[in-house]
Amino acid sequence: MLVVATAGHVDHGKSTLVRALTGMEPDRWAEEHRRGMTIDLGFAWTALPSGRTVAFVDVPGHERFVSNMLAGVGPVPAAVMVVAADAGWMPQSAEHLAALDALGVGYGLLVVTRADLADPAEALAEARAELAATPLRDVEAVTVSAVTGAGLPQLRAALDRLADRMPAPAPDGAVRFWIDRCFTVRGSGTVVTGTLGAGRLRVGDELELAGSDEPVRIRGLHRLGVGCGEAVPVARVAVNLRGVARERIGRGDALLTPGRFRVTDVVDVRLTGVPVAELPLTLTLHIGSAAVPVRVRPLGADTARLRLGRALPLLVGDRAVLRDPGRRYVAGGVTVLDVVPPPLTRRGAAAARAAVLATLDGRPDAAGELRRRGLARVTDLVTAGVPVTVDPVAGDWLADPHHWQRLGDRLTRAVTEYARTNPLAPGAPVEHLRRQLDLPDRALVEALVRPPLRLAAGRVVAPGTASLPEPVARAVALVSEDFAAHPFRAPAADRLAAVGLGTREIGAAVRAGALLRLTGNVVLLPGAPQQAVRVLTGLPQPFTLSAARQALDTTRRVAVPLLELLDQRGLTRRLPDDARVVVD
Ligand SMILES: Nc1nc2c(ncn2[C@@H]2O[C@H](COP(=O)(O)OP(=O)(O)OP(=O)(O)O)[C@@H](O)[C@H]2O)c(=O)[nH]1
Ligand SMILES: [Mg+2]
Repeated sequence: MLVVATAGHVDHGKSTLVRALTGMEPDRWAEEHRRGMTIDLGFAWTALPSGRTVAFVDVPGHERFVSNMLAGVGPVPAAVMVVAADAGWMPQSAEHLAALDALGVGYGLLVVTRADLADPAEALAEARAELAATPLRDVEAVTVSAVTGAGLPQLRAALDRLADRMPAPAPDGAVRFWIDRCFTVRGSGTVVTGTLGAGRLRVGDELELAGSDEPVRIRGLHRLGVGCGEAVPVARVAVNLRGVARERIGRGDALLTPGRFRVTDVVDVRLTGVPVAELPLTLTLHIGSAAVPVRVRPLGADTARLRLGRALPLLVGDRAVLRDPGRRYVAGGVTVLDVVPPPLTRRGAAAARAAVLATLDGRPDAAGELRRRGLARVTDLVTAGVPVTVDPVAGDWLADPHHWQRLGDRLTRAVTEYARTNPLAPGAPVEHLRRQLDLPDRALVEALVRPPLRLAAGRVVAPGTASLPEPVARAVALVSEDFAAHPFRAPAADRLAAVGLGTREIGAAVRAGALLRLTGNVVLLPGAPQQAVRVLTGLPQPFTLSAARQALDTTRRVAVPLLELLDQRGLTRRLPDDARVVVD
């Protein structure tokens, strides 16, 4: 099925043309007939000479109803640009063309109507010139009169040729069905209509209503008014839904393949048509059949962050229209670059983000996404519209190869460091390493373990970690418990003797990195110097030996050699008056 939207200035003959081609009435409302103008979207269809069907989404041309027009053209892949021979190019001709340009619509026809009223040559030339700067520049042009019927056979043939040129739809893709109409049918319940652009719908299928957690089920399907069990794209479809009340659903909502989309209310975008700096800060974003208020935060010459008043199921590469509802004009086009952009909290983050956005073009790129994020879940990319072609590193986690390499190096260092400071432990706990490396999932730590590291009982073990003889290890474990409450109180001689730590045992423990010797048999745990520096940093600088001793809750016997060790390691500096400062 070929689905085309009409476009063009008020009274230029769009609805008359659709009526002449289809024999159906696109203006559905009494008020439309009374006022002689289209207010809301109209739908009509007919068979083309080839036998295939063309369905029209007929839009209003009046400037007051541009948002209805945008809901009509948003989900439709092709357009018929209508210009009256006796009027020529007019403001809403321009505004509708700007909207089609912003949406990237490149398929369609130019139709000069009312050719019985004036020579169409001038209007045709004018319209051609306007289309030249847009993706519609090469469309076929046809001149018609809906009153005399002249040109209608040529128009039908041109519609057939347009259908031949349209790109093949993706029946196996994900469904994002933008609803353009919603009503109740007695005995059936809620019915919604829209243009199915990709994916298939089947009676009995479960779908997601964007932004709601409740599933909805397809109770019945109609394709151009005829019941069917399945609809494939591209098609005009009416869907009878189970599980959703009429009041809860309407134009601008979307039915989705479950799990394939995520709604977002912040997106980073590239703008066309107007410099970012000249945009008002609040505008309306039109995408699919939806229209939501957005706040614009400029991030670069042609890039910005949009905050949406309502979350929508957007994908990287989506095209949309920005419009100023107050001044009633299409302000520009939008290409979505990122649907889960990072927060801009740190200083300089906005400038850094602008630099990243300058490199993006809205074409989904899994390698690039991973380069920027380091790690991502498969579903994060798929629901952003980025197809995944690489294998996960663990579970459903994907990693940038360089980032993964660096994480592997950091893991080795963290395991070695843990073994040094915890020589009595059989290895570094996976959870400890997960926190050290700031990873979101323990499975990632486990996947990073490569020989010579190995995984054993929830810990990562490094080779050649010095091990102590069992009795010494036990004795060190006992004094370690003493240190828990008072990390800077070295065990007294009688305590050392009681647990069996003589000079030789202490030597072994020091060599294995299980204890730190200050002098003789004055020992602390290996992490004590770093821990001391953290305490001393909290003192007014410089500080005296006595202040340090008190702060560390210890004796001169420990404080004097400990501070000397800190001096040696360059962690503190001794001043001429014997006071010290922490070196930062
Ligand atoms: N003589 C002549 N009149 C036409 C032709 N096409 C449309 N008209 C007349 O032009 C007027 C406007 O036509 P519509 O079809 O309502 O125009 P429209 O573009 O749908 O207008 P909106 O929906 O309000 O934007 C009507 O009075 C039509 O009868 C034509 O080919 N020849
Ligand atoms: Mg009309």
